[in-house]
Amino acid sequence: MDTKNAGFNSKLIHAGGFHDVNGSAVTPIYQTSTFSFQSADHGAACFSGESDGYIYTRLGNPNIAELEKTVAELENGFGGIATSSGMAAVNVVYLGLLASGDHMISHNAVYGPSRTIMESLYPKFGVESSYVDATNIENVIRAIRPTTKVLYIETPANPTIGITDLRAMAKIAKEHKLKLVVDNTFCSPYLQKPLDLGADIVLHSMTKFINGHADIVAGMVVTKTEADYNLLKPIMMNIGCNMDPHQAWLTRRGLKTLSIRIDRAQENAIKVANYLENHPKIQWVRFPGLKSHPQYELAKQQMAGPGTMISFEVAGGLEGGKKVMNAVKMALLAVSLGGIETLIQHPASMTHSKLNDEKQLEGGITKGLVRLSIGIEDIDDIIADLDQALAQI
Ligand code: LCS
Repeated sequence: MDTKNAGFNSKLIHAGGFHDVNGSAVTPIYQTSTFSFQSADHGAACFSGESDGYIYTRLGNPNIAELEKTVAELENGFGGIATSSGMAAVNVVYLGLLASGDHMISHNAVYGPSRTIMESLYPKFGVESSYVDATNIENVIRAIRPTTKVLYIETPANPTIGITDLRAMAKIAKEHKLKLVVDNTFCSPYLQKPLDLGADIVLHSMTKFINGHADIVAGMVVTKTEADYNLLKPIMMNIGCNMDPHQAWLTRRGLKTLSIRIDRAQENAIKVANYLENHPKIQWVRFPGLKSHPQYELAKQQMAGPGTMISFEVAGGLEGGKKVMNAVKMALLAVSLGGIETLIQHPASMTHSKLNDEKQLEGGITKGLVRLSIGIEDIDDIIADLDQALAQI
């Protein structure tokens, strides 16, 4: 079925549609490194692009193509480029859009390694960067240089849940001829569609919501234009950060239930955020669905729901937070997010530990900040677990 004009949920089930000669309801796994040609001429035509037959799995594979088409359709983009991890997707974008002498502006709270790789490896190739609080538009405008080429935004940001105004970023990008790249990992296309808001490129750690079952690591880049797709796709192919067919098959399977997983986890997250906000031992809670979130109105305008990620700080700062993390019984003390299980972690010593204290604080990552990724378990059990853990402080 052509799903171009279908609704989001129908796309989740049927987009990228692939039907084998046996009428298999689910795409078989093409666990092969290479594909044989019908003739020497056919092989040459596949290489020249006259035929769209498959050649070699690093360059393309039916399972990977199905997933790429699906995520691109969900994001309303031209095409998808699947990668072996979310960090591979980040690097494909950096490598494709930035050259020696270029400058990139980004938000000061992004996933730790997205910043540390830009500041530790890319200067070697003459690429410069500035990290500012992009939730304040003026900071972004002030950071623009004649050499700025890319505006790289993550919203909601990991782990501070700060929200950046994507329409405003798109306007700035257009005025200054910058490419606007948005890491949409925290929302998935179910809750936010950056390309519709004016971004040029969207990327994902599909390890999170898109796969949703904490059993693979993968990434995806989706471009709005054919030109950007043609720029970035060969970088993935030639670096060799392709997905594996089985990984792609698992991700396509997990993606089918994206909306019902997020609906359930989000319903739980709203209740957990309210519970935490009213708890006497909690100092502050950051969740886009709470009126206390500084960008509560903006979140409502650009997101279809508040999501499932909550940050908070307990009384006693770091020591209090550690007590809670050590005391939970059902939530897993683990990094990653966007899966069906509730996870709790400590960004300052875990996901963002490679940023020094100064950079952590400048990005709002306090020592006592604890991050929750809410799962789809029974809400009473999630709250009872947090309740007994908080009782230990
Ligand atoms: N972008 C964001 C917003 C992320 O949260 C992550 C991973 C990545 C990119 C990189 O994706 P990966 O290579 O891991 O698939 N975030 C993690 C986190 O918060 N905890 O563990 C991993």
